[in-house]
Amino acid sequence: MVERGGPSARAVAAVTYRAGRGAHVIGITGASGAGKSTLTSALCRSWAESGEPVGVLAIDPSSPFSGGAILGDRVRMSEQGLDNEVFIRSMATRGHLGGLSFAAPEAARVLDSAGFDPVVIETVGVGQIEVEIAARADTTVVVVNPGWGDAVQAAKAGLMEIADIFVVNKADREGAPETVRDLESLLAMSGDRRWRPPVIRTVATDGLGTDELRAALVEHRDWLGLSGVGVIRRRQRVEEELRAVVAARLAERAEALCAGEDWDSAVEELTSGHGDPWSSADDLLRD
Ligand SMILES: Nc1nc2c(ncn2[C@@H]2O[C@H](COP(=O)(O)OP(=O)(O)OP(=O)(O)O)[C@@H](O)[C@H]2O)c(=O)[nH]1
Ligand SMILES: [Mg+2]
Repeated sequence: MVERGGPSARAVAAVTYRAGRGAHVIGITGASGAGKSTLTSALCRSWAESGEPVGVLAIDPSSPFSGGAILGDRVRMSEQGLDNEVFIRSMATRGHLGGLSFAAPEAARVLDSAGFDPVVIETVGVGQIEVEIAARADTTVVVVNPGWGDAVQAAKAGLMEIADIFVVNKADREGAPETVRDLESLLAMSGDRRWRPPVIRTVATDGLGTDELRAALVEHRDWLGLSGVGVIRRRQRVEEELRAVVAARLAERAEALCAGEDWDSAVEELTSGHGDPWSSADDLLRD
């Protein structure tokens, strides 16, 4: 219903906005192939094993059916009897009537309302919308791989600014310590941040570093609470969402005004050389 948009999505929002329990929403983003899904799977298994029910939204740029790594892992997790603790949904970027920027936060709230905590949103950190969605989480994790190029790419995509935690995944490959060092010196230069993002090494395929990442996630969540930044971020998120809804409603209204009898006669009048578009627009908006 949320993906379809329109009145049904509106009905869902009316429920979830009240029923939300304030789950820790974690955005995981980074270049394609960085290992986000593998890392998410490793985290999910770890959370599930310690009895924390986790909801995952995998935002897939192409198709809702190619969640490859993570869907394979879901099968394995269900074999281990962990499927009650993990809910995974992949959402396609294309084909959202209301737009993904509506659907993703709303879907996250559905998971929150259903009792999942944490809620993970995985997006490819390339498009602006994808980066925005990840940045709207409570805690944003940026995944890079060994190699200086990757850190530079991340910086170019605007991921440095949004990262609360950096993960250097594929740390089994050459160059991991250098990438950690490079990131740390980049971070040291952007000095006045109240929260200095930790840089964590992982080998997602083996689950290595998962515990450290979980600890960093908890630490950031606690910091959000203690510093008051969490409240500020949630307020900003509410503002962005409200702004988007107001803009969408006005666009709908504009669409409706630009059709029908009044519209036709305004066009008629202007075509025959009377009046001006500004006055006609005022008239249309007045009714
Ligand atoms: N060597 C090594 N390979 C890894 C590691 N983590 C993931 N991979 C592999 O990297 C490839 C991509 O992993 P995914 O988890 O699908 O990457 P992703 O970031 O989700 O990719 P997209 O969803 O396409 O953006 C897979 O073949 C993984 O098995 C790691 O720590 N070390
Ligand atoms: Mg993936």
